Order: sequence, then C-alpha cells, then structure tokens
Amino acid sequence: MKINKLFLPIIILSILMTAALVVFSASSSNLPKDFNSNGDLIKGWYWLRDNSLQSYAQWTFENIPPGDNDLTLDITALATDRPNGRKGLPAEFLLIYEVPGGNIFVTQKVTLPNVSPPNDSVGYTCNGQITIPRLVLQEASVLFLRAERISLDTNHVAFNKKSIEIIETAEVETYPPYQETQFYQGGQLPDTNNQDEAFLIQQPGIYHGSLGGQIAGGQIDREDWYSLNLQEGQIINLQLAQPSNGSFIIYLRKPESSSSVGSIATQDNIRTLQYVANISGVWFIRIRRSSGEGNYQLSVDIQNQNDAGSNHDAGNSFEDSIDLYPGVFSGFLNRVDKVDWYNIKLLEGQTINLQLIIPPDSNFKLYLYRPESTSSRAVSPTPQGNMATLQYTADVSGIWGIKVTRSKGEGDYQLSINISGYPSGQIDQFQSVSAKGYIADKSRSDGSLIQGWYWLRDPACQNYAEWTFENIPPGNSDLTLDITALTTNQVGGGSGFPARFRLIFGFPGSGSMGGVFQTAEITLPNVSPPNDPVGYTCHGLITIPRDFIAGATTFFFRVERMSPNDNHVAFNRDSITLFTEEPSSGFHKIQSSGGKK
Ligand SMILES: [Ca+2]
Ligand SMILES: [Ca+2]
Ligand SMILES: [Ca+2]
Ligand SMILES: [Ca+2]
Repeated sequence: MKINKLFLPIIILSILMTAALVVFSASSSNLPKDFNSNGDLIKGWYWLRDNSLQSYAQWTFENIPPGDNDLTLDITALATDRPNGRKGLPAEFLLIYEVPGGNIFVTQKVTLPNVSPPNDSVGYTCNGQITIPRLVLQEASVLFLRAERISLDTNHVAFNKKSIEIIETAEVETYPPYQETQFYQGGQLPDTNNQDEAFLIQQPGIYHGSLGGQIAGGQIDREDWYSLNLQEGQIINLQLAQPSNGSFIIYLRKPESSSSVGSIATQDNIRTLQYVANISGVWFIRIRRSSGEGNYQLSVDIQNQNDAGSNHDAGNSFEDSIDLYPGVFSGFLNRVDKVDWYNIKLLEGQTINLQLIIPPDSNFKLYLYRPESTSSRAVSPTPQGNMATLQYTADVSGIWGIKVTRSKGEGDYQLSINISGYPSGQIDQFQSVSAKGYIADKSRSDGSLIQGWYWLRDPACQNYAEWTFENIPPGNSDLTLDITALTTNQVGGGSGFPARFRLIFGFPGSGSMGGVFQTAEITLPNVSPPNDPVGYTCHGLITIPRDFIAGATTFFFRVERMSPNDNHVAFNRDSITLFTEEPSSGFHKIQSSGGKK
C-alpha cells in the first residue's frame, strides 16, 4: 500500500470549496443610552428568573447609524439553570425590538451559545451576534430592545447595560451554506468489512482508508464500513476522493435499513453524497471497491439546521411544522431539504404580510394555507431580486400553514412575518372582536404528540402544556376559559372519563407592580356523545376573576397532572379559548378551587 501525496491538494481544495467566509468589518459601534431591568441584581447583572416570567431587561439606543446596511447586535448574557446552577448552558430568550413612531414590533427567539472557556470556574458567559435587517428599521435613529425569558423551562438569563452593542456591518460577504470551517483531521480509519464491524466516526473531519489491498486470510479488501450518529434534520455531506487508479463507490444507509439513500455526484475523482437525516439514529457509510486499489480520503461534514431557532429542520408537512409568531426568522433549504413548514395563528380579518429573503441565484417560494386545508390559499409571485413577498387577509380564524419551498439554489433564507394590528397597542382594534374568543399566541407541551394532541401521561407528572395569550384588552370583566381536553385512563384506554388537572395561571406585572401566580384544581366533565367511538372529549368553562388584575394584557396558563393515579389528559394549542366576555353557551361552568401558590 502506498501513500498518495496527490491527496493533499485535494484536501485543501475541498476545504476551500465548502468553507463559509463571512467578512465583517465594523465601521462603528455604540452602546445603549438607557438601560433598565426589574431582574434580580447580582454583581452587576440583572437575572431574569422569576416564576411569573415578568422580568425583563430593556435598552434604548439612539443615533442608529444611517445607511442601507443591516445592523448587527453583539449580545453577551449569562445563563444557568437555577440559582448557583450549572455552567456551560446556552442563553435562550425572546428579543423584542421596536422603532418609536413606526408600527414595527418584532419578536425574535435568540439562542446564544455558551462561550465560557473550560477554565472558567463560573462558566455562565454566552455570546453571539444577531442581525436586524435595515428594511425593518427603515430611517429610524432610535431603537428599543427588550429581552424576556421564553418560558419557565428555559434557563435563567442575566443582562446588563453593556450586554448589547450595535455593530454596523459595512460589508457582508457570505458564501453559503456550510458554516464549519474547522475540519478535524481524523486520520486513518481502521479496516472493517461488514456492517456489524462499522467504525463509529465520532465527529466531522477528514479521514483516510484504503481498498483493494490484502486483508487477513489473503483476501482482497472489497469494502469498508463506518457509522455516524445523526440527529433528525441534520444535513450530511460525504466526499470520497478516490485514488487515480481506483473506482470506489460510496453508499449511505438509514438506521435499521438495508437499502441505500441519496444520489452521488461525481466530479473528477471526487464523489459527493448529500442527504438530510430524516430520522435520528446510527447511520451507516459503506465504501465499495469497483476496480483498482489504493488510499481514499473520506470527508464527513455534518451541518445542523436551526430553522426559526428550533435547533432542527422545519418539517416537510404541516404536521411537522414549527409554530411561529410575528418576527424575523431564518431557515435553510438546499437540494436535499426542499421544503420547510411553519404555522401561525391568524384571526379573521387580520392581514398577514410575509417577506422572504433568499440566497443569491436561488429560487424559493412562499405558500400560505388555510386552517386544515392542503390546497394553498396564496402563493408568492416569482421573487424580485432576492425577495419574495406575500400578503393575504385571513377569511377565517385559526392556525394557518406557511410553506417555503426551493426549486433552485441553496442556503439560508430569512422569513419576516408581520400581522396587521399585532400588537399595535391600539385597544380599539381588539374591542371589535372582544366578544370572540382568543386563541393562544404561543403554546408548548412536552407531552406525547398523537394526532395533534399532546398527552400528559408520564408517571412522574412532569408533562405539561402551556399557553400564552398576549394583547388581551385590559378591563374589569372576568376572563372565561373555554377548555377542551381529551381524557382516558391508560394508553389506548376507555371512554367517558372526566379530565382532572392542575391549572396554573400567571399574569405578568407591570412597572413596580408584581405579577400574580395562582393555581386551581380543575375537573372537566366528559361530554362525548354516546355514539362517539372514542369518547375522550371533555369540555367546560372556567371563570377567572379579573378585578385585581384589570391592567394585565398578557396571560399565561399551564396545566399539569396532579397524581400518577389521575387519568391521562391531552391538550393542544386550540384547547383553550379565552373570552373577555362570557360566551353564551350551554356548557357546564366549572368553579375553580385552589389558592395562591
Ligand atoms: Ca479498508
Ligand atoms: Ca475493508
Ligand atoms: Ca430546513
Ligand atoms: Ca425541511
């Protein structure tokens, strides 16, 4: 066996071809004029860590540099999971930005990686950059920024005045899509000859192997096997550089499958295979000798997707869509990930404005779908330059689907969502619909998802479902929750059982006023008609007095099971409709019991 020195230039070339070069040159930077926070002040940092999620940090920037360039915010935060908690955790929070006088109000979920060096004994420091498109800011010279925690499950985060610095980027040059510039020089791979022997490649890098030589027993080495641990949504890029006198073929296999996936592109003596992992697990690489012999180089590049800050790929169907809200989000598409699905709540009469900024030389399209419809309601026209827009007025309230598809090119796209009247602060607009029910702006659950319902059924009773309602008109009238849940006594269980659970409701405070956080034990009767073959439906109205929270416009609800002996209960985003006036209805009205937590 001989070491072929010709491989070296190939290695360098392939790194250059796949490297992402982002050139920032800061022409100015500035710090905020004002800062305030109601978080817990510890050693110069304000911690957002209260149980009612009312803590915030706010910055006001003046003298935003004029021009056409996007603004980059350099953000430093501390993060941990509890008082004196663990190190190395990321900071996750909502960043809200607003331009005075304009009707711009954008909410963006931000995740900053933990950048603490290994020898940092505290290890809470997170840092990263986010970009605010100039088209959002327009001519504004003043910018308000506000940070809030996302939910009780996200880490505690801390900020101070210097946490956010605006950097104007004078020049941005991006060659998408690969972010990894550091390749691990993985060295020589051991010889393997079948799937059971597959050698686990632990990290992306450049590796070396050989085929065609003699192995044990005087046999010719015909094939080599490797494996990779992939998460759903990750994009795997494999490059096989063959020796000049050999023809080797590369195959990729899904977990628990014996057939190969993906198509191979061959250029000169390099074979490339790219694929999106559609399931998590151990995937297999097989390299087979067709003819010749010699050393090969295997380059393994794994690219994470983080569509809309989800840490994974937006799914290929509405069922696997990511919940969105008004804001600016980024996602990724390429020739093996052609479709990303999202969804958003719209009220009848609201107008949604979608704007898609796509990579150079690409053709991506936007589609909008009515609730529970598989035929699109509106389609974006052919992109003008690198931008596609879509405007539509909802003719029905509900969860609408948004689909981004790719027909040409690849890379990161930016999706901006604006909804008329959201959240304008002009209460009049909302009063016209106050007799109607409000659907939650955000919802989440860690329950088991079955046909659109999240089942809370773990023995430890840690499963939850949560809803956040925003921009509810303030007032004195009691709130009424119209709650629908599914219930049964076990997996695949019986019909006709009532739903019993704990309801926790929070009202974030304002200014120096504290928030309110209460719990109630709820039992909803089973209302399934006798001829319902499943019989899991429970329904009732819950009244929450509002005299002591008249000013609140944001409401937070969470449900949990109280005991492992309680029935399994299931919820989804539409399970709670909030009324500011009691709806006329023949349903049972449930008196909530319980007290302050
Ligand atoms: Ca070998
Ligand atoms: Ca072998
Ligand atoms: Ca994607
Ligand atoms: Ca996708």
